[in-house]
Amino acid sequence: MSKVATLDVETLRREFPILHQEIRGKPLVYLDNAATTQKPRAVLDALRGYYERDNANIHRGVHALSERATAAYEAAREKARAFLGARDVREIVFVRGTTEAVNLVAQTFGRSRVGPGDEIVITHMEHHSNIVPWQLLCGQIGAVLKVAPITDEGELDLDALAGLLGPRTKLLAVVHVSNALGTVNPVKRIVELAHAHGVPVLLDGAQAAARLPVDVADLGCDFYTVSGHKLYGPTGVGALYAKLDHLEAMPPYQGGGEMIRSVTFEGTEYNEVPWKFEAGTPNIAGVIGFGAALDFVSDIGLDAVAAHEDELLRTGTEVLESIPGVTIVGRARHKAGVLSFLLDGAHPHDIGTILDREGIAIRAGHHCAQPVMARFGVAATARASFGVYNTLDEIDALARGLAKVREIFG
Ligand code: 7TS
Repeated sequence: MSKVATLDVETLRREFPILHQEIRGKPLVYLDNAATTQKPRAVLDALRGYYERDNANIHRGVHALSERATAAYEAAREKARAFLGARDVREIVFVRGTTEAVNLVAQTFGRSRVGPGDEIVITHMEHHSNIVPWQLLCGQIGAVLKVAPITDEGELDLDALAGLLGPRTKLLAVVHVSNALGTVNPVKRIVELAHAHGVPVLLDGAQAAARLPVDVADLGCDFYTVSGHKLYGPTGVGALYAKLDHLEAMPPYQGGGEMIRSVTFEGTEYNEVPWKFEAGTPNIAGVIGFGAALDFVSDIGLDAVAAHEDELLRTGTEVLESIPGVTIVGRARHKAGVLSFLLDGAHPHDIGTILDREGIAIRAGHHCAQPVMARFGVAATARASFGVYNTLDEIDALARGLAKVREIFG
């Protein structure tokens, strides 16, 4: 087992029960972290502990369990605030994940700010969840979706992006780290550029938040989205960061319990932010588990995580480049944690299936980024993506697995 950078990977791996199993008689090599990460014991214990000791509905409870559940739920909000560098805890809204966060912004901020003929700008490297909500909004309002191009290396064309920002632009939505290409976008510069045109910015941080230190106050972005399950936390939970003045001005997303202050048939007064955006009983256990995951990652330190994944990415890139017939898709100068590739003569799904027989989990497909695939003239890629527990030995295992794929496909 290798120790990379400042991370003691061997010790870390012990925290992840799922990793210690064999798949078809081979040790599991889990390289599908961009899809979802595995969960450390601290997260599993938090979920179990909540249900075993504290389970109750939150807010307005007068009994001990409800008070404990509420305290744990709201403590997780403070953890998310600190993790993202937000100034005010009210700027954190709990959601199901990045998909719901983007839909929330589109249907509240978007619905109230965008008019017929106005423009939303996205980029060619977005995940479908940062495309389709804007298409829906544009369809509802008669607004126009503009797409900033990317280069053959998989970098954003910033001049072209700047050229799209005009008086009719009402929002720019950009991915921080591309799940299909691994590109790290220069988001601080992009925010400055957009703000110079008076355009608010949403950053899709689904991949970035687990791989790089994020400080929303420093970035200056208006919205930032996070998925808990990509951050070593549970599925079905995530956070939307939004500047307080936006949240105060935005109409509610969903109606129901919890998001109101008072209800009569004549009219309803809404709750304060962020609860105004958290209708219904939320994913209480998930939020608490998410908080435990944020503690886990913070204790390791994002700088150490980033250095570790950089080493894996650098080594993985070298190894793949040394295999005849491999083409890496996405050659940006600044990448993080994601390695998309093609192998001559082998369909990505066949690569994935043969690697699975070797106990190696990668992903094959369009990665919910079909426009990216179209840009590179392919239907799919094979993708290895890294997490804190991956080792250089596992990259060797990937190389051996790909040698088998080459034997089979000649
Ligand atoms: N944005 C990016 C950049 C993503 O990578 C994903 C999920 C999402 C948004 C959506 O996040 P969710 O948590 O709401 O689903 N990406 C992937 C992937 O690459 N493979 O499976 C899911």
